[in-house]
Amino acid sequence: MSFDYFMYKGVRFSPGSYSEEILNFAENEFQVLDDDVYIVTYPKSGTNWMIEILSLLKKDGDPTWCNDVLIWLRAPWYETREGQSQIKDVLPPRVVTSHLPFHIFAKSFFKSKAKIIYVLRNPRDIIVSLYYFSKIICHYKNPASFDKFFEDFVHGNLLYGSWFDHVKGWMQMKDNSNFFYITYEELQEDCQGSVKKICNFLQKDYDAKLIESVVKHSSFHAMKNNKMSNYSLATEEFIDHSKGSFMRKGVSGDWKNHFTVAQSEHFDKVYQEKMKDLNVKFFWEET
Ligand code: PPS
Repeated sequence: MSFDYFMYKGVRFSPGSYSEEILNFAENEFQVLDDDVYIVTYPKSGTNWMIEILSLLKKDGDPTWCNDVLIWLRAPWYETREGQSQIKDVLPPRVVTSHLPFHIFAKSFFKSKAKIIYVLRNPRDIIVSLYYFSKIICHYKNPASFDKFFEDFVHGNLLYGSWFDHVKGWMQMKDNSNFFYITYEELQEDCQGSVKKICNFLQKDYDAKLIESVVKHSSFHAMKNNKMSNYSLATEEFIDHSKGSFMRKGVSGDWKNHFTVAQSEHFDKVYQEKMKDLNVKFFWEET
């Protein structure tokens, strides 16, 4: 299938799930509800992991809903063609997902009491994860090579725009009480502690049994074996299952197996330059 990406407010989108009209609706007309919780991410940051965690919390740790209902129906991407139709069937309190950068996000959010959980991941691992994902998802262009893909990421020429802009845009919200951010790496390092932090942010009571159940049923192993969460039921129109799996490796640091020494040094320089004014040290910088 041959197609071109299009630009909306300086950001690239694929015509597979988006159009100018759909994005305009998402930005200007979509009605955020006060009890909505939004999972916002740059792609491949741990979006679906967070959907599973919030789904389990919503059902007090009972995995039945996760085992019975497709993950993208539990927390639709409100800015996509499919998501805008799926979300009509979701009863409040809703969990809603988005990859949108800050400047295109639903205007009505900023007048609401809704909450955002922003999940981040080491951008080096995002490059690797997104590279493989781009080969299996039909709405993305097939990468010409890892080197070219790396350069496109560094220059912000991929879908949803520059990772650096996405993070800097959303981190403007970091001191707001309705905004919480967490990294993929923290979830891996201490999932129990991370789920407790999420409960505190959502003002949800918890006990050891609830936390244990959420951690167990949202693990990489559990999600990989759950056909409602592992994308094996996504249609061939969306994913070419012969080329790979959505639940690929689920590890941190795989970039070390892919970057050359020159790429690693180049990325460090770009990262330092682009992130120097943010004044936030993320978990992957501390280890
Ligand atoms: S997407 O397409 O943007 O919504 O993808 P997203 O869900 O953000 O990220 C997919 C990557 O997250 C990994 N993953 C997990 N890792 C650890 N634990 C759990 N439970 C989990 N669920 C998904 C998934 O394997 C992708 O990472 P890679 O590195 O490609 O394996």
